[in-house]
Amino acid sequence: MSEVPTTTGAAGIAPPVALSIAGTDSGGGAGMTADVRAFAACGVHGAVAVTAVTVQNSLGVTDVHEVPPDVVAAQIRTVAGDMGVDAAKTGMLATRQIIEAVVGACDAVGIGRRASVGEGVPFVVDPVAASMSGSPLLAGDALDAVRTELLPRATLVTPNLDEIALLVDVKVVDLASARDAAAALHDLGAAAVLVKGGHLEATTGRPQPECVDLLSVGGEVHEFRSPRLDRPHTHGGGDSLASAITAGLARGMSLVDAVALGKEFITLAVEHSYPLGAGHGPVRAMPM
Ligand code: PXL
Repeated sequence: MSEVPTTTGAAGIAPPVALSIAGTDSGGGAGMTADVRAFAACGVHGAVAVTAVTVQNSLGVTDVHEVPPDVVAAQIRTVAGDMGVDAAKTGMLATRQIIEAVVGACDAVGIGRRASVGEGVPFVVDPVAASMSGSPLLAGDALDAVRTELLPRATLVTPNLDEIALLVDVKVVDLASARDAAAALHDLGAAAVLVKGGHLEATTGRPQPECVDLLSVGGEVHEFRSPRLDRPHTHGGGDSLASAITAGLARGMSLVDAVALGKEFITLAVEHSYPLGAGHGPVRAMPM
């Protein structure tokens, strides 16, 4: 996007800081590994609060080890207290206890919205529930904490169609039902909702020439369209989109501009995705 400044900063001038609160992927495709690549490609410094270690390659997840909740919280406080955080995002949060620890630490350092204090540091919630191959990345009893703890603090929530079905029990089949889903997520407290339409072809069985994402914010709905690219290697795509949006917010963009940056970033990343291993390869973070 031509109006986006180059990522090459002057020597000695620090870029903005974005914080990824997410799980690792030993195969380097998804999770915080994808987040930090997207942050770097979008010109921001990536800090991390690791929530879980996944044992994973291109074929799937074979094991998950959660990080103790107090250690997750300490990572957030330690980073924020030193270098400051210009925007944060959540990915895999694994358990209700980790969500509660994340929320406590974010409140303490001013990340996210709170009724009593108002807007804080922009907070993007990507409500990751499962891996591409279907492995659960969030405990069943943690969904309620996503609804009641995370969404009311979210500057933006970025669910895919499966996550929408889990969170608000709306089946998205077209733009009208996408608006209904956004309204239901606003009702749970999210300030803005990005309904990602990428899985519409798979869920409805209807061919989709375009991939349409719908942003609902401030009573307005914005559509972001891109040609639908049929690529097998899209591992980490959702994480990368939410991270590019977070990077845009860290750079001080408006939400609409940050989502436009994210959409351009993910379209290029899918176009240039690459095979790796015997399963699904990752999207490629291209400099913006
Ligand atoms: O893409 C969702 C995701 C998020 N975080 C981690 C993952 C995955 C998908 O596999 O492994 C750690």
